[in-house]
Amino acid sequence: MKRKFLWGSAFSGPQTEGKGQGKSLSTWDYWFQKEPQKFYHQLETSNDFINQYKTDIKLAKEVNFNSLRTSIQWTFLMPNGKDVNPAAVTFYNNMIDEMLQQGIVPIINLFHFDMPMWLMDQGGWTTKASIDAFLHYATTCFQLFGDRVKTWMTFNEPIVHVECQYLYQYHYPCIESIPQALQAMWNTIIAHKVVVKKYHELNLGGEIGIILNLKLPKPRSQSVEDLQAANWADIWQSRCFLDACLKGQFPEELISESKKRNWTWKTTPAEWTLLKNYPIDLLGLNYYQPLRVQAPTKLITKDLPDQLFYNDYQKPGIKINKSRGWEIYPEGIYEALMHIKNNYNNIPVYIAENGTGIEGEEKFVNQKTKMIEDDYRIEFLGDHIAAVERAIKDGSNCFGFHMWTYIDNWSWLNSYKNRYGIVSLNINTGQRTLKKSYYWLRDFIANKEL
Ligand code: BGP
Repeated sequence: MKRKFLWGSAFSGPQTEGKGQGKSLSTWDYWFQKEPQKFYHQLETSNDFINQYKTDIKLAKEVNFNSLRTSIQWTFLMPNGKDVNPAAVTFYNNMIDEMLQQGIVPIINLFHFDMPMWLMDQGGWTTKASIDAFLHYATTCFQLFGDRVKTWMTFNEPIVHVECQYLYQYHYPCIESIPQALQAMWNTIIAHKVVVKKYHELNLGGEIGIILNLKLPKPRSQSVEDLQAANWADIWQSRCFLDACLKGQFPEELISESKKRNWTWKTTPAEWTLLKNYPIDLLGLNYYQPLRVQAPTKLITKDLPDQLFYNDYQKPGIKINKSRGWEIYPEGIYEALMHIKNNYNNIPVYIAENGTGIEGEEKFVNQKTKMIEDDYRIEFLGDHIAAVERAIKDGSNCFGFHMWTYIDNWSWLNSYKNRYGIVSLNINTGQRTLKKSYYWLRDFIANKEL
């Protein structure tokens, strides 16, 4: 199938919408109410996309985007998990229709870290109830919007909710437990599978995939220990979800290591059959930085390694975005795309997120024009797009580039600290102002054939 190259941006419901009428609490809303001091300057989502969607979609159109990806908020569409909220149906219908009217292809993702609190109370992704609940929610979305939305994604970066909820304390409920992380991962994979199966059965004439973050591990050295660490990082960070979604497999090494360490999680024979089947139609890849690793420097305890069989490693002399602490390494996007080409049957793939979040952008305002002159973002995007172009020339089936994200938005615990946009958001007035990178990208897309 010949695809039109997608230019666009990703964003998500919880990071942009604001408070929809009738919405119930997600883990993020609940956590913010309970411990607001955890969030940078105690700032809540204030993009107000629910009311500003027409303006924001127009801004996308005018920068020459032809597609946008956002997520439906489960807690807005189905506040109690059973019944549909008419206010949310109206909003999402309006948003989708507006995109289509303005010539923007909508890509809709179903879960972007926003677990409903009613389901979290039952155990979130660690309970089997989450699989049925997610299937019910997804089926409702397909029935309501599937006549117009032809590209669906089940999850955004599922390894993130697994790790951040059950290992590293970045997402509520901040539990530290390898077995629970493994259970959440397994249930997420099965939830993904039943939804892919359902979507294909409904025969709505579209396609369905998943968005995975791909950080290919780079060992500190070629020592056996560092190479082993890189292998474990690869298993945990990439293969668990990539192999499940594309090859119908779950890494054997993780299964046998878990047996040795008595890390158990519940599976059923029917789930193993699901795992082996229902591959995705397309893949979204998020890329921000590579993963430099070294052999664990701390002892791995019985049930909680400091990191799972590897530690992060910061190579001296690398280029870093100091606001976020993330390495800048454009070649990694080329490597990620070639990895998919060479090891995953060159499935159609698009870059679903790439960008750079910078703190204190007011420093870069030109006092005469009042414009933020974000040359660092122009350089960042330019270098990464060039690497994508090279991957395409070398045979990658990459069919799009979505930046994260075109309008500054709310960033989880970092709230509005780091700004990613080519459009600046004034969080007090809601005013949107174009940055220098907006004009650059508009002209760049206009003159680019991919
Ligand atoms: C990705 C998430 C996005 C976004 C982005 C930037 O992992 O899918 O939701 O948040 O990272 O990260 P942050 O907002 O933490 O700076």
